[in-house]
Amino acid sequence: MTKPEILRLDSQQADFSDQLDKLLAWESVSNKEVNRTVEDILERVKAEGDAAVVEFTNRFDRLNVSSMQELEFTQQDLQQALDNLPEDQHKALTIAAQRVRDYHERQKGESWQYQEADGTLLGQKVTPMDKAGLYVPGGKASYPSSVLMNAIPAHVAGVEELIMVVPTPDGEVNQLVLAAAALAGVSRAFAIGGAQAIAALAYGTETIPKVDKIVGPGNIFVATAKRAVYGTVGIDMIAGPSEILVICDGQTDPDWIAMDLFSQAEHDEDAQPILISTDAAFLDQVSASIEKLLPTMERQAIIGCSLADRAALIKVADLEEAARVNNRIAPEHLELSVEDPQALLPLIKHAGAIFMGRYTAEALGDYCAGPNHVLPTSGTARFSSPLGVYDFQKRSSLIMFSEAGASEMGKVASVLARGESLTAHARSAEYRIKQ
Ligand code: HSO
Ligand code: ZN
Repeated sequence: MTKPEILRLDSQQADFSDQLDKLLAWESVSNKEVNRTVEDILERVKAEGDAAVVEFTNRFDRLNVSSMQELEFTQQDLQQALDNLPEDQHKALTIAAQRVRDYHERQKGESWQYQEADGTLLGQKVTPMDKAGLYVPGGKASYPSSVLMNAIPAHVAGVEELIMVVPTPDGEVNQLVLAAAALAGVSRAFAIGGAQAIAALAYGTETIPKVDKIVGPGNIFVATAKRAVYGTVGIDMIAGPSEILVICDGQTDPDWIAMDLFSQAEHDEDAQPILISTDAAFLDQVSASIEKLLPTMERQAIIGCSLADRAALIKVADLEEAARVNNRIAPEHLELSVEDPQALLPLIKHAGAIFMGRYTAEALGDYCAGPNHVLPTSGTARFSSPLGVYDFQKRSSLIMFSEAGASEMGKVASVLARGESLTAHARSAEYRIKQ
């Protein structure tokens, strides 16, 4: 293959800011045809339940089943998949699951209450959702690591029923996905996918429970369906292509940096790998490493596209400027491949996950560091956070007035209510004022 031309930018260029905007521009496609197909599937599943799900599954996944029961994996299926894994995979998956669980245990929100001087009690009660749905894509994008990352936070939050759906085109079952489901505490699993699976989880069918929130990545049909059912159920996010931003002081092995960029580029032709350095010669060295290593990669076609279309090598004056550029990009993954990452950290405001120091390959975070690998993309790290236990918990406010407190606050509420001309509000509060 021909070597990809990678965009070079320099923060000293007069049009640097415009160039950066152009680099970051990303339109998630929305397609009228897809919208119509999805609407039709949603309506039919809502009206006909299992029968429609079975029909769509037979059609789209080329199966020939006659009932929903045939599409359910038993707990025994999941456990068997785990037991039958080769030893190294069993061990690695178990270690990863344990580390992800330990990390997420620390995210559990706790209920709290406090008392005021007159005995009035205020607080917040944290409760898990009852049921969550986890969508797992089929085929190449089917990642057992993502099963762990989506299911474990729900389990730690205390979600009682965790329903997993995963399509099995042509009947092909991914055993690692089932094994991960067993480890992560999935309650029920079904061999269904696409918009019909999202509809089944959102509306419920005779066999599939209606859930409170649907999480997990999927193709354009799944994303469109998730958007459409939002409101009937909660959803996590609509994720864009993966991104990695590396800030390097020029002292890390350029091969390591090239491979870190490849690691996210290999996900998707649209993935965005960016390197920022204070050292122009280092950018040349990484370019040379890319040229040398790319032909050795199994996914060189995908990586090549991502590098040619969406990558950039950016020269900046100093690390402070690198941090400022990072904050404009708000990347999904940020590697601080520098001597003193702790010193740079206070300047970093926006990033889904921050990987600190030369040894911290982003890939470790994808599998087994412990933090979640479901992260905000396309600049949404400016306002959102990694998937976590908090996504499966909600909060209720607690209010308990003492007699004295009700009397005091009754006067305040009365004045405000009358200001809004809401006299039932006012009188409800006034009844409780002590004469
Ligand atoms: N880097 C992906 C997650 C993943 N990587 C799964 C490997 N497997 C999320 O951005
Ligand atoms: Zn990855």
